[in-house]
Amino acid sequence: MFTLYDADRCPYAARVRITLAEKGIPFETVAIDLDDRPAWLYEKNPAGKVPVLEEDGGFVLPESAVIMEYLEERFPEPALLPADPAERALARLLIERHDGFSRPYYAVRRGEEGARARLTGALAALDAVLEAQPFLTGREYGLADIAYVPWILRGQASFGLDIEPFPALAAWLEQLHQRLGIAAESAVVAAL
Ligand SMILES: N[C@@H](CCC(=O)N[C@@H](CS)C(=O)NCC(=O)O)C(=O)O
Repeated sequence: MFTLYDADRCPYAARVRITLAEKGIPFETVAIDLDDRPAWLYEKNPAGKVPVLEEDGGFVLPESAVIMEYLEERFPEPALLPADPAERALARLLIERHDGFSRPYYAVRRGEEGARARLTGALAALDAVLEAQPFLTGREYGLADIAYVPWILRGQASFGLDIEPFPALAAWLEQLHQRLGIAAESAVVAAL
């Protein structure tokens, strides 16, 4: 059995929740109060951050992108990375470059001047990817989509992030809402 050290408001933790749900892996959660973190969390992750995944037997893994890849390798079905190595690499590249999206996102959250325009640029870049292929992961839904969607859902709910000017992105999000794991995450975001 897996235990996920988790926080509803955390989009990085959401990546792991969605991946676990998509693969049908049972797990328990331990909710961490991010404003008053227990000291023992630092034993599991020296950075003191969620998510952390722990497996019966003591294997402990922090870092959402690494956890997603671990789950993909441990539980290959249903596949959440493309079979083709080049397509896999491009999906990983988008995950690696997530900072290009999250930096302006958090700048908007902090109310920084000019941040909205930078976030619009980052959304336009995602839209351009999605004009060329249906999913960020490639021809099929997968880890790159899961890596980005938690921020889109939270942005819509918390500061009126508008993706309507980006038709490919809007169509992508509509598709994603059909997925069980994303529907469950939307419910989490609605309750924040
Ligand atoms: N690179 C980490 C980032 C995780 C992260 O930033 N988690 C936040 C909550 S969303 C956290 O635990 N923050 C506490 C802190 O920064 O001290 C990952 O991908 O898992």
